[in-house]
Amino acid sequence: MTLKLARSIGESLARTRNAVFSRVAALVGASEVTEATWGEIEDLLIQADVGVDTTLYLVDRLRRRARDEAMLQEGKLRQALREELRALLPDPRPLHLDDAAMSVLLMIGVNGSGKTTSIAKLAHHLRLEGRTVLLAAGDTFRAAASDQLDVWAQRAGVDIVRGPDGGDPGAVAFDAIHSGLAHHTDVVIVDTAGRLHTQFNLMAELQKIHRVISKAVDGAPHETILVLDATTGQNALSQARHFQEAVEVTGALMAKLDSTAKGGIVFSVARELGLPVLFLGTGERIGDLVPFDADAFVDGLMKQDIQGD
Ligand SMILES: Nc1nc2c(ncn2[C@@H]2O[C@H](COP(=O)(O)OP(=O)(O)OP(=O)(O)O)[C@@H](O)[C@H]2O)c(=O)[nH]1
Ligand SMILES: [Mg+2]
Repeated sequence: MTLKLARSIGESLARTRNAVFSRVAALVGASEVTEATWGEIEDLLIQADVGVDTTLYLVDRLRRRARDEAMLQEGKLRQALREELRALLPDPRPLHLDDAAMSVLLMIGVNGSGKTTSIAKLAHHLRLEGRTVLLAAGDTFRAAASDQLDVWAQRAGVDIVRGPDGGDPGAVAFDAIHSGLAHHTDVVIVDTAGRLHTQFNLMAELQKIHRVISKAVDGAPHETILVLDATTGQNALSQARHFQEAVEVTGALMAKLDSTAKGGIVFSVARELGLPVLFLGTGERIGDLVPFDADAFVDGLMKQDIQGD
């Protein structure tokens, strides 16, 4: 079905690859790498939102390796770049789901980051794995947010629990969890309203939703997933820090990787926040979600082909 149409990690990285990594690869692949070349490489990586700290660390590692003359032959420095990029990323881990009992996933993030769409994709993904899924329309703040989730729930073929507009999102999460328990649902995914760290009441509300979920089921939420919009680059990092201060964030989902040349943000999130990247959003369709794969990610940035994807 949608699987064969889904965009792969490599395809979704086309913009980042073409704008930055293919140029970095060409620079390190040259027979001579000068001081000016290293400066150019730094600029490109920063442009791709790899982040200043991570860029300086990476270039320093590469420069050490390039001191060995033999590295400049036969594209060995290119291979070294690939290895150093891969070393920045932790080995991917699967979602923490309780196979013996119901699991609850809480999805959080700023306005428009891609939470609702990603929830639908995640529901679809989990269904393809043979799990039953129930959605909780916990965004009672924005008018029509529940309707939006409802449309996605139908596309994903899963049920949804809604509350009144303007109602208590904690109560919606609670109702969904109890409905899920009654129906032996495998996974309940809770949507939340978009919020900024400056909105004190909304951040406090998020802490309350988290508390309600943790009291309702042992070990819940099994994951609190921060949905980050990859197109916002380094802003995503400061957003993540604020959310991490409010609740225990267990992983990140990088949405809209296909729409940006700033895919280097994934390295910053992994290295500077120490946050596992669980999934990548690779498009607007329900199948456009891939579990994060560090090897495929680096291969997608480094692969050489004429079409660019
Ligand atoms: N290209 C692309 N677009 C995406 C992706 N994920 C989400 N979007 C788009 O991003 C926009 C916002 O998505 P939503 O899912 O509504 O975001 P949200 O975080 O729920 O927004 P609020 O509820 O308003 O905070 C929509 O136009 C989506 O189609 C992705 O992986 N790729
Ligand atoms: Mg939403």
